[in-house]
Amino acid sequence: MKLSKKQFKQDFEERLASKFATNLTKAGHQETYATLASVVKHYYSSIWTADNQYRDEVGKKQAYYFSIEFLPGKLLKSNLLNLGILDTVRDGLADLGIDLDEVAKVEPDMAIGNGGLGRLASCFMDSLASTGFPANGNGIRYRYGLFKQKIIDGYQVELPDSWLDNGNPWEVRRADKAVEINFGGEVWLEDDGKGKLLPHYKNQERVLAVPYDTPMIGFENTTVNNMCLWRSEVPQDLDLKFQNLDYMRQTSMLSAELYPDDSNYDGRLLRLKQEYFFVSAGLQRILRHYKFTQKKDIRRIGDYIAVHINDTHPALCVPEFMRLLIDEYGVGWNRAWDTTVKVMSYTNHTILSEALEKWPEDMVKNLLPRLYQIIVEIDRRRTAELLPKVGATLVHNTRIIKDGQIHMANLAIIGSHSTNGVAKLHSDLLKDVELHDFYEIYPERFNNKTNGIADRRWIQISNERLSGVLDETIGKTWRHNLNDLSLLKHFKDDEKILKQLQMAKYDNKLRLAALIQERNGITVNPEAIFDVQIKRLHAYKRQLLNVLHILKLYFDLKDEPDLDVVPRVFIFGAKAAPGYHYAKSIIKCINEIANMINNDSDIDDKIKVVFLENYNVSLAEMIIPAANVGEQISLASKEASGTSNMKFMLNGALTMGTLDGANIEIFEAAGEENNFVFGLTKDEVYEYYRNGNYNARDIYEQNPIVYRILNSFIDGTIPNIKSEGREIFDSLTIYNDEYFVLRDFNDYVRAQKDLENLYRNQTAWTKASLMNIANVGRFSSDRTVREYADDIWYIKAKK
Ligand code: CRA
Repeated sequence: MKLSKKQFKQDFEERLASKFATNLTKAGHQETYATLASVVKHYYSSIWTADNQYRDEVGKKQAYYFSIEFLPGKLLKSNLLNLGILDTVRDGLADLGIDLDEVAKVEPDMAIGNGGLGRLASCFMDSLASTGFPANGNGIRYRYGLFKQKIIDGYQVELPDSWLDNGNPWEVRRADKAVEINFGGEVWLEDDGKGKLLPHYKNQERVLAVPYDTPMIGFENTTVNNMCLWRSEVPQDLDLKFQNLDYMRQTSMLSAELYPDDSNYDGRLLRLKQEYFFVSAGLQRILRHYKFTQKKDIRRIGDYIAVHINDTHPALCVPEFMRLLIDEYGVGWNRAWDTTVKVMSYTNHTILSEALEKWPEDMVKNLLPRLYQIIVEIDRRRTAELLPKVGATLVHNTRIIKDGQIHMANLAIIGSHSTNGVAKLHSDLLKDVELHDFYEIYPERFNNKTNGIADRRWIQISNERLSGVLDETIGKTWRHNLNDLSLLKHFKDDEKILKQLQMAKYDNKLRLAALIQERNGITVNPEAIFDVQIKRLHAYKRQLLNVLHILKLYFDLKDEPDLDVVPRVFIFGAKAAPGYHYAKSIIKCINEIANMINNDSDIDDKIKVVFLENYNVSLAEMIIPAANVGEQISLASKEASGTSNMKFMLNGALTMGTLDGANIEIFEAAGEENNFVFGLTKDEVYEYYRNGNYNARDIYEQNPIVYRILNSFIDGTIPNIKSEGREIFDSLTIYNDEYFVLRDFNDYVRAQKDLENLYRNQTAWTKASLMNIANVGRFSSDRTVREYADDIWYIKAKK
């Protein structure tokens, strides 16, 4: 949009006066932020209205991305950037004596997601709008987002994330569009006199779902999509005589809290309620909107909408859409089923078995009696149809209802036309191993969509320093098309440009060093290698392998204080699920090891270990631009894709990684020679599984370095970790090291040595860094969403 600085300043001052009855000299940070947001909202609302109007008139097919998590982070700068007014606003504010970066700090991170899955959903939201696709989000407006992490005495302590306390200026409450959700009670079918069976209900619990819409603004275009988040409320006409306080509490609890775990499925009733809540609300709104705006035959709705099931949490979309079509809109079973399969598509995000949702049949039957009937019928019809075609074994292995449980992935695959994994290796594993039986029956449904990242946030907003160097070197087209970063290859031997890249990195490191000083009171050397591992804490991600390597370096230096090492700062950021004891023990150990090493005068600044508390999107935006190395060291086959690996690459960090998830594609694109590859391959891992011949204890006993390192966890060398140290020691030596940490240790040390050697040659290092940046284009989520749009949703971008 067009905006002059003069106009902006005038708008800002007027709004400050009208909103808060104050002026520039008296306004506080909160007031400044709220005023700015309000002005920005005014700027985009006409574009938003116009785009909605256009959609209703043109009636093009739209996609709806159903996700139980979104992780947008802050929206202010991203909205300014996408509207094309970031510089104007920054300058205008500066004229008024206000620093935009300070104002931006006031906005709380919108953290209604755990990690990769939620962040991916938000990258998609940005990319869908920025590439002009009509595609909207659907989720839950949690009152409390992901917990805030405090480190006290080395331990993780969880505090509530009460992010809505000062209001949320971006959202619009649409009370007129509220819908009702029903739980429990009894249901029976009665003939309507015309030969049709209609459901009748008794004693149902009613909950009101109120939508809050947040605009997803496209980058310098006219598309504004909608992220719709639902809040649960007590229906106003509820007869309180018949309801008790417990019910009232339960109702508002529905959208109260995000489940703080993404790797473990927790079979609690509240979670199932949440899943049905946002699924039913979202589908009801879509159907009503379709009826209202299109006035076409409901049976043609498959030509106008696509619904995406992001992991299995929204898998109830399948039976709920059936229910709505059949019970509410009078469509017959067969037509409803064909439409459902055509409309739905599903992404699998993990093969970890503990994360695969299965709900006890009784639970579903009691909570959602009508949906249960429909699921039983889907399962029955499918079994009858497929038995003669594919045989009993395949049918049994792929049934939705099995062993008294409803298998949500099976429901999603069967009720949709597309199942995709999130990186090549992961999609292959789905086809060849994890979902092989489904692949036999429905080969045409399986496909890969390698994840991507919203590059605007992860470089233009978070790394202005590097963005500036790129603009000067290759022009600005990369800001619209990330593939144009490949122009950088022409400069790989240009010493001047390499120097500029180094200087940009150095400035970002200074900025992070200041933050570390402020938050952790640790002084770090900006010349040192900044070696970063930031992600959720999970055994399969192997933060422990990183820790063992740090201990090796530490003991090497204790033995030989004059050893010639390149100074390193090891930086961690990680939240552990509150109930995940082992992960919390690792956090405690990292912090105690940090204390031990950082305060050892023999070590000086050769090694520093920093654990930054409360890792979130905003912190990632500070850390990644400053990283020299990104640690992507999961056991091969376990990390479905990973996306921080792409953010590091974009910011010129080199990857230290295993052949897992999207790392493989990163190495392919940037060259293995420009990164550090180590560890077992997926085939080697599966070979161990087949033979059952991994013996971690042998490695402990036979490798003196490993022996010494592991003993330090239990012999008092690392202080204050009595039970935590023992827990980790036992997991490796007695419980046979589930994620092959010890097996990969030697090769990891080798790769780390290679890394150190390359860093000694700053020119060679920076060249490798440049090659990573130059080849990152394909990891833009603009590319990913185009593939979803073309191959799965069949939607077209606005020209
Ligand atoms: N935990 C995977 O583990 C992947 C993201 C997004 C995850 C990551 O490797 O990058 O999804 N899986 O595709 C998941 O949430 C329920 O499964 C993740 O974030």
